[in-house]
Amino acid sequence: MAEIILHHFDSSPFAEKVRLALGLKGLDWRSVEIPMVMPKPLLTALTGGYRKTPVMQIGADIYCDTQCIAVELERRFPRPTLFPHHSEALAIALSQWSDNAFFQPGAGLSMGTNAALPEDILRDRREFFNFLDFATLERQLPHLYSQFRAHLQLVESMVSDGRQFVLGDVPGWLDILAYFPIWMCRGNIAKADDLLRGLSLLQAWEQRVKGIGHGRFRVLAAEEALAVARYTQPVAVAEICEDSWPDLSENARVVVSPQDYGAVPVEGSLLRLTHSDIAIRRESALTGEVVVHFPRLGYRVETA
Ligand SMILES: N[C@@H](CCC(=O)N[C@@H](CS)C(=O)NCC(=O)O)C(=O)O
Repeated sequence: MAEIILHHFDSSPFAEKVRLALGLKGLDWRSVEIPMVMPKPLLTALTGGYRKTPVMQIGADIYCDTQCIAVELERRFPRPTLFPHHSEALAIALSQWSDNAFFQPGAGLSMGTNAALPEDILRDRREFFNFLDFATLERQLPHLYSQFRAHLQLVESMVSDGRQFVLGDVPGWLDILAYFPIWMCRGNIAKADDLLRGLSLLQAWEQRVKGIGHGRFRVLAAEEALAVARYTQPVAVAEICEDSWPDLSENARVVVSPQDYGAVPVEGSLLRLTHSDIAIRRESALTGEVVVHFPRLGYRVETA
């Protein structure tokens, strides 16, 4: 099998989710560092325009969004599982909590209180994070602190009966979901120590999740990742489920875009449309033929 290539940057909280998943599974992977702001020409050549971080590449298959990446890692490398106690559906449902309700006040606090953020990143994220009102951000800070602190309390409660991990003795994707906004908080939010003070069970659990590590990785140049795509064939298999909306056939020209922020449309020829995933074929001189994968939940598919 082709190597796992993660396109990411160190300070990305969503990329930290995938680095921990790779660690939990004890995998070897290659690391391509991508720019923190647009333009990202060597990344968008692979994705067809999708700009968010992270993106996983295996050969000529390109996986966008941490939900899609987690499910694909589990499919290809089932043991140890990311979803103990049959928790895959529960974890995907709860990613709506962590990726939105928990992450968003944390992102607001990061933007509003991290004085070290360079101006080009602030400028980019003002456009990108459409769930934040930057004009009133200063005034919203007390509310954002209150919301983030209330989510931290939920995490403290999840482990308050003395369990090691959210579902019991073994870690999984649910732990990673609950952990990554806290990882972002530690790195970015002024008053992180105040927010976390007194949450002793959360802090002990946080150390256990951190201890999962990132697996073993070696750096790869972005140009080499493009060459891997060019010289490999995609492995994705066609599947259009009968009761899908919109009603489309294989090879239909479509555009796929996230329904939330960073909604850059990606155009291609439909290969997969199920209730859990979307995949489109694309071709370019830089990449050869690639298949770009997205989760179904949270993504819009329209005729091009
Ligand atoms: N739903 C996406 C969200 C990813 C996301 O918002 N990532 C942030 C970074 S942590 C991002 O893309 N920031 C802008 C950028 O990297 O250009 C996922 O789960 O992967």
